[in-house]
Amino acid sequence: KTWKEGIRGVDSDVPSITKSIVNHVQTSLARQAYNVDNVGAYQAVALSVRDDLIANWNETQLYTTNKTPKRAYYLSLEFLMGRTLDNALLNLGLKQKYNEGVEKLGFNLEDIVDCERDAALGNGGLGRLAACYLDSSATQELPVWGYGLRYKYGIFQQLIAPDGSQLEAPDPWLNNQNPWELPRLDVTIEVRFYGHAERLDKGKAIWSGGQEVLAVAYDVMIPGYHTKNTNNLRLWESKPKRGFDLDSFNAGDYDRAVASSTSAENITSVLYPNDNTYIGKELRLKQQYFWTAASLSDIMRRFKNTGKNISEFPDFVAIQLNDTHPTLAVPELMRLLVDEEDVPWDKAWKIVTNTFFFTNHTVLPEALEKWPVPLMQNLLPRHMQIIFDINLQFLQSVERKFPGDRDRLARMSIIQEGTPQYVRMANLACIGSRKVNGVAELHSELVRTTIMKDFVDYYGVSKFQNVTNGITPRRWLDQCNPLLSDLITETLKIKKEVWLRDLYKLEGLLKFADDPTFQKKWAAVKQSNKERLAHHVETQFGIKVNTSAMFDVQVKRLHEYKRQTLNILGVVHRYLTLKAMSPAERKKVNPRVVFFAGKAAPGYYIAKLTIKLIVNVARVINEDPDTKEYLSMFFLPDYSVSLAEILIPASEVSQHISTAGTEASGTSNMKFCLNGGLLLGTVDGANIEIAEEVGESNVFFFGHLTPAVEELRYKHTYHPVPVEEKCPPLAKVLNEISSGRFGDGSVYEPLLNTIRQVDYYLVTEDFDSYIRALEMVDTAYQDRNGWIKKSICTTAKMGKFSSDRAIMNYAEEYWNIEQIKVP
Ligand code: 26V
Repeated sequence: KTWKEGIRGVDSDVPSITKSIVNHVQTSLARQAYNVDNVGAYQAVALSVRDDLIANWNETQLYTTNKTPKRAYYLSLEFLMGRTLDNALLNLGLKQKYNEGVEKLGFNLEDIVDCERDAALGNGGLGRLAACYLDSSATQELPVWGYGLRYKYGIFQQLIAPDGSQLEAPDPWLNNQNPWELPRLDVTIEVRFYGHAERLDKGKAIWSGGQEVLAVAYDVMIPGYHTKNTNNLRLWESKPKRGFDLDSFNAGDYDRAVASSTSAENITSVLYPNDNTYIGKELRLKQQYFWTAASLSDIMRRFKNTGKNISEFPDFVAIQLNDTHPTLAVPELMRLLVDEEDVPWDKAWKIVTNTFFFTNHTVLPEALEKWPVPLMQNLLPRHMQIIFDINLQFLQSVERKFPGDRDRLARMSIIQEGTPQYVRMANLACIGSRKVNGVAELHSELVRTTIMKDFVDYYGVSKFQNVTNGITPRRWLDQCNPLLSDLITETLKIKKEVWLRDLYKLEGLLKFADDPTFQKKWAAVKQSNKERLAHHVETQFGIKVNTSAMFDVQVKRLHEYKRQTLNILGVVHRYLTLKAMSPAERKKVNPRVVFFAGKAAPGYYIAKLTIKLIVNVARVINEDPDTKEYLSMFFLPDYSVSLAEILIPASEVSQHISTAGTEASGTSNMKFCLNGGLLLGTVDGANIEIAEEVGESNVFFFGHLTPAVEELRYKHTYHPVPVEEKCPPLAKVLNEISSGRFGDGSVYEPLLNTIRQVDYYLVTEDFDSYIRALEMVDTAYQDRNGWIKKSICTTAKMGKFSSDRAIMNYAEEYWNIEQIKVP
C-alpha cells in the first residue's frame, strides 16, 4: 500500500502524459503541435497537471461537504503563492515522468517551469506565511479554506533606473491566462456600500440604498503533498451589478454611463504595496469590506446548508483573522446574525466571540490600523452603529471591573477620541475574538506587555498566546534545493516524504556532522547552488560573480526597522578598510559577495533612498581594481518568491538585523537556515528561537537587547551625543558617503540624517557590535570544516520551523478541527 492509492493522476505513465499535453495544445490552446514555444508548452503542461488537481479537488470537496466537519477559514488580504507548476508536480509525485514526457516532445521541464509568472498577491512575510499555511493545511488533510482577493495587479514590478532609484511598473500577471484558477461565475454575492441604516427595536436595523457591487468567486486548488486532499483558496473579484447606467447612456453621456461600473471593478484592481505601514485610503477600506462581506456570506450559506441550528455556528466554523485587515468581519457577522437571522444581540455576540481568532503581526505603531469614523460612517453606516454598540457594552463591562479608571477606558475603547474620532481595528479584533496570538515568543510577549496590556488585565493572560511562524519544507527545501533534498534522503536512509512531513527527522543528520565524506557532499551542494545563482545573475544582469567568495545575503522588504542601512554602512566600512590595506594584507582577506534584494513601498522616501545608495555604492566597489576581488555587491531587482528560491539555497550567511523588538518573527531567517545558511542577526523575532534550536554557537548574534531599546531612544532624544563621539568608524563611513565618494553625496543627506539625528532604529548604537560580528563570521569561515559542520547542524535542528507544526497548533489549540482522510 503506497501513498498513491486512490489519488487521481499519480499513476499516469509517460505516454499518457505526452498524449494529454499534445491534446491540450490542440484543443485548449487551439494550436498546431509543431508550432509551440516554451510559453505554449508551459500552458499545455499546466493544463494537463490541472486535470489531475481538479479530479482530486472535486472528490475532496464533495467528501468534506457530505461529512460536515468543523471547518476553519483563513482570511487574508494577501496570499503570496509564487509559482504553482513545479510544486504541483512534486506534490503529485509526477515530476520525473513529466520530465521525460516533456523531453520526448522536445522541451526541457526547467525552461517550461521558468515560463510561469509568479502569483504575487502579497507584500512580504504576512502574505507568504498565508501561502505556507495553505500548503501545510492541505498536506495535513485539514478542512481549511483560504479567502482573499483576486487582484488584477499583484505587487508592482521593480525596475532600477540609470541613476539607481526604484521605478515601479504594473504586474499584469493575468495577461497570460491563469490555468490554476477556476472561475465560478455562478457563485456571486451582492455587497453593499454607503446608503443609510435605520434602527429598529431590539438592536436591529435595516441597511438600504447606496451602491451594490457583485463579488465573483475564483477557486484556486491547493494540493497537499502526497495526499489526495486538495483544499481551496477562494479569491473574490469585483464586478458591477448592472452593466451601465441606461439613462446616461441614452443621453449620450458614455463616460457617466460606465462610471459606476468602473468604480465597482476598481475595488479588486490592485494590491496595496505597503508593508508594515498603515495608509487610510477609502479604496483600501472598500477592499476590506468587499472581501469580508463576500467571504462571510459564503461561509454562512455553507453553514446553513448543513441544516444546523445557528447557535451551533462556532461548533462548525472557525475564522482566523490574518492581522486586522479582515476585522470588519466582526461587525459584519453581528449584522448577519442580528439583522438578517433575527438572533438576539447577546446571543449573536456569544457566537461571534467564539468564532474568530486574531493574529497580530507587528507591534510597530505606524502599522496599526485606525479608520476615521466619518469615513467608515459614510461607507458602512450600519457597521458604524454596530461598532458603537459593541464598544458601549464593552466599556460598561470594563468599568464594572475597574471602576472609575477613566484613562483605562480611553485606552481600551474601540474609538479613539479626537477630531475626527478613529476606529482602532486591533481593539475591535481583540474584543471580537476568542484568542489573540503573536507570531514568535518575543513578539507575543511584547503583544502582552505593550499594545494589549490593558486587555491582558481585563481578560486574563490565557487569551493571549503564541504560535511561532513556520515555513513549508516542500517549497523551501525539496522544491528550491533538490540537490540538498536528495543528499538528506540518501543520508537519513528514510523516504523523502517521511522527513518532509516530520521535519524533526532532520536531526538524524547530526551524527554525520563530522563525517568528512558527508561534509564534502554537503559543501558540493552549496557550491552548486552558488553557481546556479551566479549563472542567474550573469544571464539576467550581465555581471560576473566570484563563486569562491562567501555569499552573504539580505533580502526582504526595505524598511528602516529592518536596517538595510546597517548592512550597507558595514559594506562601506569593509571597503574603506580594504582600501587602507597593502596588497599583501588584502590577500589574507576572505572574499565576500553581498547580495541585496527587496522592494520599497512607492511612497516610502527613505526606503527608496536606501536602494539608491546600495546601487551606487555597488557601482563604485565593483569597479575598483584594488578591492573588487575581495568585495563585491549586487542589488538584484524585483525580488519575488521565485527569485528567493534561487537566492536562499545559495546563501552561506544571511542577515536578519532588525532593531531588537521590531521584527515580529521573520520567516526568511527560517528558510535560509533550513538550507544550511548561517544566521547573522539581532536578538529579535524568531532569530531567538532559531538560536535556541541550533545552538548559540551556530549563529552570529550582535546588538542591544529589547529591554535596552526604549532607554537608548530616550537618551537619544534628551541627551544626544554626536556620531563622531559615539562611533568614530561609523562617522567616517557617513562622511565618505556625504563627501561624494559614491556619487553626489547631497542626495543621501536625508537618509544619513536619520542616523546622525534621531536614529530611532539605533544604527549608531549597534554599529560596533555589528562590525565585530562580521569579523567573527570571517574568522569562522576560514575554518572550512568547522563552517560546514555549523551548516549541517543548523539544517539538522530546524524541525520546529515547519509550518506543519504551526498549523497543527492552530488546528488543535484554536480552531478545534480534525484531519479528514478522503477515501
Ligand atoms: C500590512 C499592510 C498591507 C497593505 C496596506 C496596509 C498595511 C498595513 C499594515 C500591514 C501589516 C503588515 C504586518 C506584517 O507584514 N508583519 C510581518 O508578518 C510576518 C508574518 O508573521 C512576520 O514574519 C514579520 O516579522 C512581520 O513584519
